Amino acid sequence: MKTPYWLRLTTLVILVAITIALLPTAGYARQTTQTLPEDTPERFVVRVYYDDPADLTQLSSFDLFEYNNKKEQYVLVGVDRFDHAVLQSLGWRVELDIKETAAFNRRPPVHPEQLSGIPGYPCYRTVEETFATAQSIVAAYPDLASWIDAGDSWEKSEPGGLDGYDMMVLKLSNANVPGPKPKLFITTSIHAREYTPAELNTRFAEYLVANYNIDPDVTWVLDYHEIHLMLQANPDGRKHAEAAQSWRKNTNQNYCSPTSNNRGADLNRNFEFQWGCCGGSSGSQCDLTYRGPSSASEPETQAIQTYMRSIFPDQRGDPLNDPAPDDATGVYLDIHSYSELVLWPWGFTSTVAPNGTALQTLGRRFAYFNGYYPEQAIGLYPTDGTTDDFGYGDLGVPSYTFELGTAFFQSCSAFENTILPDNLPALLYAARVARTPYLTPAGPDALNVTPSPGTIYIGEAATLTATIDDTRFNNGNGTEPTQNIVAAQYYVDVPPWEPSATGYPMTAVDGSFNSTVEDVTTDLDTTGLTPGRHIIFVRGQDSAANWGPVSAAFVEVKLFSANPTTQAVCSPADASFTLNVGGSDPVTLSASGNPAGTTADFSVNPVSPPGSSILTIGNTGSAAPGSYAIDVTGVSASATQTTTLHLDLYDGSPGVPTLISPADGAVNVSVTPAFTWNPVAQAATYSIEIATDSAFNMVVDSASGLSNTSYTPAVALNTGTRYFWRVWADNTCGPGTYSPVYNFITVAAPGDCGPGSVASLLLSEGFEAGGTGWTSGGSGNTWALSTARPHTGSYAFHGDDVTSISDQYLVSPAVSLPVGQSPLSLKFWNYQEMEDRSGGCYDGGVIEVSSDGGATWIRLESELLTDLYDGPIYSGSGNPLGGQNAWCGDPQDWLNSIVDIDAFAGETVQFRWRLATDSSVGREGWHVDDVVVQACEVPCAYDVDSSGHVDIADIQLVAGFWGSPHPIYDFNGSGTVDVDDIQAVANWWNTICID
Ligand code: 0X9
Ligand code: ZN
Repeated sequence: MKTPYWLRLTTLVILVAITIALLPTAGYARQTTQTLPEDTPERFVVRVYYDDPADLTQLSSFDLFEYNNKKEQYVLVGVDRFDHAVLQSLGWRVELDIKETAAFNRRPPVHPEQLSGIPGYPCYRTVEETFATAQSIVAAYPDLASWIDAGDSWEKSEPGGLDGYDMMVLKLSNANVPGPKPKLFITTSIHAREYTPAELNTRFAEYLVANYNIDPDVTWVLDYHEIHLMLQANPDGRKHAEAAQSWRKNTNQNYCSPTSNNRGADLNRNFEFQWGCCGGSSGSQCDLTYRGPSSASEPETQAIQTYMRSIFPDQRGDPLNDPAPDDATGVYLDIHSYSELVLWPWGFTSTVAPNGTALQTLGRRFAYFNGYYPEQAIGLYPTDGTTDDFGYGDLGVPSYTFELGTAFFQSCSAFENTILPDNLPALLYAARVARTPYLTPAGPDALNVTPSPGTIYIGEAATLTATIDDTRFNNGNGTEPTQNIVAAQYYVDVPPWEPSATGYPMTAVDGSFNSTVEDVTTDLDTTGLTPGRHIIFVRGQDSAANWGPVSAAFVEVKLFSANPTTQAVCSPADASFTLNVGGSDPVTLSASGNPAGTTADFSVNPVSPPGSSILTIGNTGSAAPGSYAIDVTGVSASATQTTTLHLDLYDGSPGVPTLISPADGAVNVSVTPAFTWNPVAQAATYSIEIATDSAFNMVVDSASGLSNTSYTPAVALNTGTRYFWRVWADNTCGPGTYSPVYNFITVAAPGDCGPGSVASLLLSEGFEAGGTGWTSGGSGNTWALSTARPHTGSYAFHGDDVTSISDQYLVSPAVSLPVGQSPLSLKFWNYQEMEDRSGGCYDGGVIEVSSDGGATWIRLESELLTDLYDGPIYSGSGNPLGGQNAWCGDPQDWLNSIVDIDAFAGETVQFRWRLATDSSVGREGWHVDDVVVQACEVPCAYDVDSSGHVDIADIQLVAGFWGSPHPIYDFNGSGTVDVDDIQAVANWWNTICID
């Protein structure tokens, strides 16, 4: 599986020779030889320090990450021990980066419940799942989506080889709107190990189809533009990466060795344009940047190039300094990870591309949305034969590389919470400007396009407002010139690029166009609009004559409106709907589809605007119960509108549901069971009650208005507890009869009281009233009540995982723990997001106990009954708890941690939640809520005379030993029988103890 030794040795010899020839004699920064710790994993990440960025060209054959710490002057390189030795022998100063190595090798635990996605990363679809999603999009939206075979992967192209894959493209565009249309093409995960890009692209596709006809901008984009998405641009390699290998290239067995994990060609060095020109790729077959034996040698490259040439015209001359025309069309994005960058050509030379200014403008737009650093692709090191240089160099299409996020195997939470929301708007912007991408991005955005009212009666006046903003660029790398707004326009139904389009001017709200951001307004001319939905396009222009992209809003034009549109009645009552008529022409109304046997009458007909008419559905007693759709049609001199109303007719109370699950008498039931029951006739909705007693005096959860025959409680039930539940149906005739009651017992959990004993709470704190008696302290203490993420109610205690060294405590009030009431337990709900590392934590939290008033504290570990510590805190970065096991979660969703505190029976204790951090990298921190200290009382222990119930005789017996050390009657173990013991008996007065 290893690279043949001779090949690697040759690489080493050649590299040393080249380096000796090229190295500036001064050498590299502070070169020392680093010995690796014994537990260094097989592949690890090093910092390679440089003095002159130009020297980085020498690293092109290494697994150089797209990361450059310009301040400290180092880059990150993925290596094994061999590469490490080579780098050192070449004279580089190389240092192991422990955190990056941990992130690089991180494999989160695979939950047994994970049924789909990459193991440990359920948010990332596998190749097969990605393809299945695309195919289901095509099935669900046949007019919007098609699935195109653009060629074969290497495995597939090999006769007699593995199955391999087709290089598939998901094309999204409304087929009912004729073309030609501007095109956006996006390839993702051409580097197999880059998990996030393929999923981002797939989510983008899902977002577009789901929002067609809902979001006006998505709607016009799919009507007038084409979106081509190659979701898996290296499917063969991806299969290895899905199995946790750090696989980058394709899987071509002709390079390196047929079985080597270093085989294959780097597809992002294999493209035709300037292939292998400039030291930006490797000629060694086992290297991660191996460019292949000839330009476009790989079937994947050929498929992508051919596809691009089929959808984009060639818009640029061959000489390197020929610009594409300003009105060139199309956008190409190749999305990678990681490093939070937006890159544009050239990558092979530091010369600015002939369309460099316009490429930069659009790049800064993208970076405005995702917050990444925008720069020319050479920024870090030269690369040749890349996708983006091909898209721009060969075809003149503005082409970009995004480097998403902060890791190859990025956590799902970072993907879902940050990468996806940050990048979807950038992709949507790319789709919106694809018509003239060298021109439109320089123009201002039209924001908040709002017709008011959003629903207009025909001929009625409305206003249209928007904000025109020329400033939305990322100026993190230079400053994009902006200009004052000079004009704004709106278009109705026909967008500006159509030959028949008419633009109407909008004016500045403040009276004059003299700023880079202007609120604009106009009266919306609605004459001639037919009933139904219309789309309004708005765009703005700046003083450099750049028109920005249009933004759209829907406006609904009506002859009449109905209120309500859905109604339920109990026969023989009438149903009535009010129909409001606006605009200028009288409207004649008619109705059809009302239940057989009923009447449909309008109180006024025709209706002169403004006016209204009440539609009454009468004589419902002679109609059959059921759901009816009633069409109301209004006709005026100029227009016709039909609106469908819904009538649910009942003629009596609903039937009695029968319960299904949890079955009656079921045991070991989940604490979040799905309650299900059978539907009954004439049920409009269902209600459910769940109680701890069969008389339903102690209802713990209830719901009503349920339209389905199932319910799952939002908050988990208690463990080891018997519950009773019942369901009934409702309709407008009245509630139906309760179902027969079922009961079940939930699963027992650690810390639950055993049979015959009852939980008694010694402390129960939800922090809703401030947490009386709770204190906090320690160095860098941030523990405070917070509303950011309560478990229940509005408050939880929160300790912040700060970016500096801290040792912070949250301390409970004192609790005296009785004897003879086992098991004693501490339970608390907590949410953990403290910086973790492979096998342990950088920042972390522990639970401690003190039985001497806070003088000394013991860390509890073997006492943890659930959720054991995640592993040791790293001791090399200043964390005060370095070396100790702790929790870090990072993240761990709310969980009830249960701690066995039986060993402290008879003592008065305090608990403290101790959060300790190191000097860098913070996280959201630790949230603690709903803390309980629980004992288990055996009520029948108070039936001291065994009479069968706790009564006055028991109190007298105990009282008789007042002041003595009688161990049986000294229930709380205080040493003597006292008032507390008498009180304990009294508390259980009347308890029946006969089995
Ligand atoms: O090296 C690459 O191919 C890209 N980085 S990655 O970590 N995803 O492998 C960067 C390419 C930068 N050059 C161009 N975009 N031309
Ligand atoms: Zn990449």
